[in-house]
Parts: sequence; structure tokens; C-alpha cells
Amino acid sequence: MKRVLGGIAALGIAALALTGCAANTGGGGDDDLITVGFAQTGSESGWRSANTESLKAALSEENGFELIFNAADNKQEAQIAAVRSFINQGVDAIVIAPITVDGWDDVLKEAKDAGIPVILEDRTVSASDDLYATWVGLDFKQEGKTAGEWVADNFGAEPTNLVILEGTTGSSAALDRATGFAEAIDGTSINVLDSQTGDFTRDGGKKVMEGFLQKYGSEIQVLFAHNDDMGLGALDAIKAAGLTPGEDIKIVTIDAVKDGMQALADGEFNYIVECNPLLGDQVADLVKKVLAGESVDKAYIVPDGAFTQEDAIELLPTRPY
Ligand code: GZL
Repeated sequence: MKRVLGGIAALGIAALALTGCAANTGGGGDDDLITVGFAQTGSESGWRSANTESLKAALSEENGFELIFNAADNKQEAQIAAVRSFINQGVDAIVIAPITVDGWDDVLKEAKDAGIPVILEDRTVSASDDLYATWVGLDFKQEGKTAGEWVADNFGAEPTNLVILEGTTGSSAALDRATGFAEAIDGTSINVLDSQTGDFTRDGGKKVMEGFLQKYGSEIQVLFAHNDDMGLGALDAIKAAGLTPGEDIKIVTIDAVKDGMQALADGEFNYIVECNPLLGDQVADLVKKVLAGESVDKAYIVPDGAFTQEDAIELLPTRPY
């Protein structure tokens, strides 16, 4: 297993945050607290829950923040409305986990015109990077590539039929994972029978997998799911079809949340590429740096690991999410 270095980097940044002496920028309720509006995508997956917990823990009052939180139920119009509300409330900074890449230019311009810096976390946007202060997240294309390389290495030499459960349509996570995966299997004997969105949810993964099984049945040899939750939903459909997940259909997913790692340890999944949701400390540190007028990079990538069944059995007891 590749050791995850992101944790060390995050701890280092967290230490800086705790000792950092960001100027009191006031704003919001208690003048000593930094008021942050956080527009989260929703609560579509185990990854999202872990990411929300991480940001709420870091943007806490004891860390010097007053947090206004909104979860947009995976709908961009609700997320944009939340950002407009933060602007109207005159918060000191706005954090966004943008559901999809497009559609952000107008509201980001409104935040800039109001003099409120925007920090992006998790997914990215297509808007010009002069419309936000910085972004911290993951290398989704590499995650897709790592999953594809595992499929190519294990099944690419022989003609192998594969189906894909895609993440939320238009999200940078789904777009970039698809690109990385396709590049990795290019030139192999992997045959993609079908690829549809399950919107990163268990229910979506189950419903789409039911459709795949009705259409292709036991022709399906491998499933690539853009996240654990859709893979976990697909398990129900595979078992209902009388097939054994991890054996009749090999499964590779992305995230490595606890339920996914349990399925991997149990042999129902065969490989998981990590996507680290614990971005809170880095987001909090970046908010303080931006408000203190310190220069920051436009992008910070948190490294990911990848896990086999043996790794999952060893690591499950100590996994932080
Ligand atoms: C990835 C994140 C994705 C996760 C899903 O950083 O945006 O959204 O992979 C989540 O589990 O729903």
C-alpha cells in the first residue's frame, strides 16, 4: 500500500494554523471570530459526511471561527443560493465544495465585488481562478488512473467486459476520474459495456447496476464505481441477481470510507483508491492566511493511497473515517 503522506502535510498545516496569528478580521457575530459561510454539496455519501465533519471540526469557535453551514441536497441552484445568502450576510469568507464545474462565474463575481474571498475545497470549477482565492482537494484524474491501472494490470491481457457507475454528472470528480480511467485502460482488452451516472449515492448505484444486470447479466466481469457508496449499492443488485461480488464480478471503487474498506476486507470489493475527505485543517488554515493578506497558491493537492484486501484488514481498526 502506498503510505498516505497527506496526513503529515495536513498535520503540519494544522500546527501552523494553531500558531498562526491571523489578524482579527472581525465580521459576523462575535468580533473576535472569523465568520465563514460553508456551502457544502449535500449529504450524498459517506465521503461527504466525513468531509463535513472535518470542516465543522476545523471551523470551530475554539479555532476562532463562527461557521454558517448549508448543505445543498446535491443541487447546484440551492448551493448558489446559499452562497448569495452568505454574501448578503456579509460573512468574512466563503468556502464552497462546488457540486459541478460549470455555472459559478456570476456568483463568484458577486462575492469578489462584495470583497468576500472564496476558498474552494474538494471539487473544482471551470470559472477563472481570479474569481477565487485558492482550492484544496484531490487529484481526481490520478485516482481514476490508479483504478484503471489496477484493472489493466489484472484483467487487461484478456478480453474483459466492464461496466462503470459514474459520479454526479458535470462534477470535476466524475469528469476527471473518467478521464484518468480511460487513459489507463486504453490499448488493453478491456471492453466497456456501459457507463452511467449513479450520482454518487448508494441508491443510484443499486438502481443503475440493476439495469446493467438486466441488460448484460453474467457478461459483466468487472465493475468500476466512481465512489464506494455506489459500489455498496451495487452489491445489493449483484447479490439479488444470484451473483457473488468480488468473485463473479470484480469491483474497484474510489474513496476508502469505512463501509467501503469493510466490503474490501470481506472480499466483496477487490481494490479501493483513496480520496481523502479530511480537508478541514487545511481549509481553516487557508481561510486565516487569505484574510490575513498572506499569499497562497491557487491549488493544494492532498495525496491519496490505494488499498488491497490485505491492506483493508490491517488498516480498518485505525481508519479515521
Ligand atoms: C471527491 C468527492 C466525491 C466522492 C463522493 O472528492 O467530491 O463526492 O468521491 C462524494 O463519495 O459524493
